[in-house]
Amino acid sequence: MLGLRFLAAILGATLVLSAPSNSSASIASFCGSNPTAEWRAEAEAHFIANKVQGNLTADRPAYAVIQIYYHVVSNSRGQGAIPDNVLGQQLNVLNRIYNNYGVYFQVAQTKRYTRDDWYSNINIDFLTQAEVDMKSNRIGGADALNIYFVGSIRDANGQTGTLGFATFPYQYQSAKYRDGIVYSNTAVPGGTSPNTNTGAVLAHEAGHWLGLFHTFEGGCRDGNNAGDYVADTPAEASAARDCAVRDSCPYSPGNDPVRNHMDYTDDFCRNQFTPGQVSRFQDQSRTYRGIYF
Ligand SMILES: [Ca+2]
Ligand SMILES: [Zn+2]
Repeated sequence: MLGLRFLAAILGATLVLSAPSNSSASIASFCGSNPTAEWRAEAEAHFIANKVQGNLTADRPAYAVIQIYYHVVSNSRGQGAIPDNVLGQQLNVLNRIYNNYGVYFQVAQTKRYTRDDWYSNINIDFLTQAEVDMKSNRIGGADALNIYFVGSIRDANGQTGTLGFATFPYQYQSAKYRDGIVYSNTAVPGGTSPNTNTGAVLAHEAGHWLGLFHTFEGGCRDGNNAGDYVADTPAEASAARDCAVRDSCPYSPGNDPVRNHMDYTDDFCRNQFTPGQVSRFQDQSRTYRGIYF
């Protein structure tokens, strides 16, 4: 009981009302998983100190099978009822990208809801009551990927246009209830988001859920390894938005990783994880999610 009361106190202290809606045109901001440098450093220190080492013997399978739980939120006007065939296409997109890296996704269950507040009041900058209520439907343990499809994801200014956000493996222990991906239905295959409507943004969000940071985190500071804690992703001053070759950190080796899934470029640009990223998401998944491969 003490534990529950403690959790309730924490929830009560962090809950704030979401910002008012803003009907003016907004620019898509791609992703809401932007932890501060301090948070990333804290998470990395914990990871280094607690890393579960891989075991190259028979108990380590060559690939991981991850169960997905789809939560599809509609509003009372009937928007957001993503058809089953589109959900199937979305799964295929994920697998087409991740099978190359030893990750196989299966959909274990699809749940559907009609809730106006969940549909339009999820916020990347603070936890809303809508998010808490929606995620009370979460299914499974640390190794289960819960994906919540909503209509619009807001920021602190009330702007919509963020395509998705994910929790990181390190957060699971302290905030199980929040674990998973919130994804805009504008970014599913055939959605309305320009140049980001093939479903590939979900592979980016799954990258976060598996433990990857953006390739541009940390900017040019400290060479290639500082921001995303991956040594073979070239440093990048800021998020790239298109596939044009650029070298925003000329004093660090390599051009910007504009083809990397963890950048912000258009869907057709992004087609790779580096070996260092694959190694990192294996280590992160093993350490925090009990997923061995
Ligand atoms: Ca790097
Ligand atoms: Zn992201």
